[in-house]
Amino acid sequence: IVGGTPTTITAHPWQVSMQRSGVHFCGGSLISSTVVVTAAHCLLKVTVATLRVRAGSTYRSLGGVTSNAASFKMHEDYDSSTKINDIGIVKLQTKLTLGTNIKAIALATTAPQHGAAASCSGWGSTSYAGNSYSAKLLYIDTRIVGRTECGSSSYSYGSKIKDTMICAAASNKDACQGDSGGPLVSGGKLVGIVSWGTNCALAQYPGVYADVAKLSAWVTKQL
Ligand code: 4AZ
Repeated sequence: IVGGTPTTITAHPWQVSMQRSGVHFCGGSLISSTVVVTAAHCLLKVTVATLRVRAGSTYRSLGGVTSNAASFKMHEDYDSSTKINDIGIVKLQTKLTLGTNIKAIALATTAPQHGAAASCSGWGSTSYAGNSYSAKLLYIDTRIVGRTECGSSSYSYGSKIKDTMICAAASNKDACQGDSGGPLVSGGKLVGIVSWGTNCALAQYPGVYADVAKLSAWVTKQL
């Protein structure tokens, strides 16, 4: 997260760190005690035996609880060149005990309005040039940029913004590398999944997210 504010897991209790051989590589969101929603592109190079999540911790690499993956699935129509349908799920081997620091979030089923307030959280890079992740959970307040606006001449993505994408922008604040798969929340619902962007926190290039409202039916079908 670039331009973020330190926060605690209590304020973002659905947030998890996805870890491969004990090392954070992406974010995710709990949608039940046993299911995490993340980005398809996060699952491209993982094996189930090395995949686990850390839940209930403000810190990337300590505390909370860890839970091993039982299985994972990427959206069948994820396309790594266009990044359409960038969503996947991870099922956990054992149920997490939900409580103050571990909670599920509901999936949005209707798209958020252009200009709506939203927040994004994660342990990713604090600058695009930087190559280290944040030890502590960070978040930003941002605003939804609707798909039409995001692909318009107001910004510089043009036709790269596809039907299953939504954007969010705030001055000098953005998701960045290592935040992928993590949550964009608006109105108490999961409206986006950190997917891609050109660099981080550039005014011409909003953060691009998988549009959960467009993909929620796929998720529900996998449960
Ligand atoms: C990445 O490389 C990445 N600014 C994620 C999000 C954004 C850019 C890059 C959005 O995982």
